[in-house]
Amino acid sequence: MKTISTTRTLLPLALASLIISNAHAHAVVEPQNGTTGTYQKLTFRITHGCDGSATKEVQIHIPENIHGAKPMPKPGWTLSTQTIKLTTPYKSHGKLISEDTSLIVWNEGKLPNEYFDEFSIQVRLPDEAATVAIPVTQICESGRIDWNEVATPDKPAASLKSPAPVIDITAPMHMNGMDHIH
Ligand SMILES: [Cu+2]
Repeated sequence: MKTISTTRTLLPLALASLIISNAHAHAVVEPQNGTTGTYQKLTFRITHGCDGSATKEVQIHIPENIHGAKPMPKPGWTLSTQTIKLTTPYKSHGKLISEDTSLIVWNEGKLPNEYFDEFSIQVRLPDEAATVAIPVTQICESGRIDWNEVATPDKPAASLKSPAPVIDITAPMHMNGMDHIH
């Protein structure tokens, strides 16, 4: 009879890992943490197609508090960007920036469902700590997925069908006088 309890214990664990593993096999961003006010390379990984259909276009929607986004060109894909007028211009290297990149698109490519691939950008992270969702649109030969869902108290991350990649931006740790150990 002992085994039943073991099974009972194992079942939730197996279920939990299934949810977590499913959550990770989506459009994800690396790294998932960053430091305020720093330049960061963000890599978006496309891990499968749309219900098995090959991916032919990837769009990254840049939130307004992510500045100076620049894409990495990718052989076999056509690259384009769009800019918008900022509601809050900012200063960069002494210059006032009033327009910034809002959309980055790689298209006319082909990523079969059996493979995964990565799409990279460089950005300047905001000066304030924040958890930032960076929506991704994946367009396939048939169908599309808008990775744009954001967790709320009612809709926890694990329950989201197409979560937006999220990066957690925190202030740098200060060593408070503990900066050297004898
Ligand atoms: Cu997925």
